[in-house]
Amino acid sequence: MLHFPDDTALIVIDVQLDFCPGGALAVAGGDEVVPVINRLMDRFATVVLTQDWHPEGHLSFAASHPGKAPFEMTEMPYGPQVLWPEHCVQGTPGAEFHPDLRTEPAHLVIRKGFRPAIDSYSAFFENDRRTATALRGYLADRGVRSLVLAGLATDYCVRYSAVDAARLGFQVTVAEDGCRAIDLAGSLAEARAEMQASGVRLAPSAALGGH
Ligand code: VGL
Ligand code: ZN
Repeated sequence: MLHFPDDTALIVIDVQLDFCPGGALAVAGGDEVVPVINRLMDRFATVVLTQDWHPEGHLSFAASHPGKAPFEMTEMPYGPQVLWPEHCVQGTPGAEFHPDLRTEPAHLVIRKGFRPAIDSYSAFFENDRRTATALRGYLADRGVRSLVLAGLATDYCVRYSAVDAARLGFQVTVAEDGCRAIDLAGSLAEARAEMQASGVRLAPSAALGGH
């Protein structure tokens, strides 16, 4: 199996039950990313998992805004925010990783979205684009310069993570067959365009490289 250089990390975004079929914010085919990601894991010297981890009553939930329905928009102090069905509530089964996702090769699990009033799509910054998760420091301390991203959902957490990573100076590739999208009002096409404009490479996992 081809191994990636030691300065390349695999970042696995939010492969949790609520984003898989049957979950509270199910992404079509969400569970199909699991075997793709499991196969990739052994090829990296650094593997990080992220976990969407909201307190009950999180302000990104439509239920926290009387009169609002899931998938409507609202304004937060940091800008427009999609209102989601309640999902990935701390300690609930839906917040668990998919049971078939290999977690033992992971070196770090980074939780995000736990501040009640601010959503966090990106693995690096919350949605104010300022509050850091500390993933950048972890990767810097390990000498990581290059990232491969996969997980859920392509057009939200993967997209924001990829664009932030590119902005921080990492070389970023998204393994597209290791991702699935929510695709709300054209958000997948918008996400692909924004990632490409940010210098993120989109590639099938079979074409990622390694040596
Ligand atoms: C996500 C919406 C809300 C994601 C997380 O993981 O893409 N999307 N919370
Ligand atoms: Zn969330």
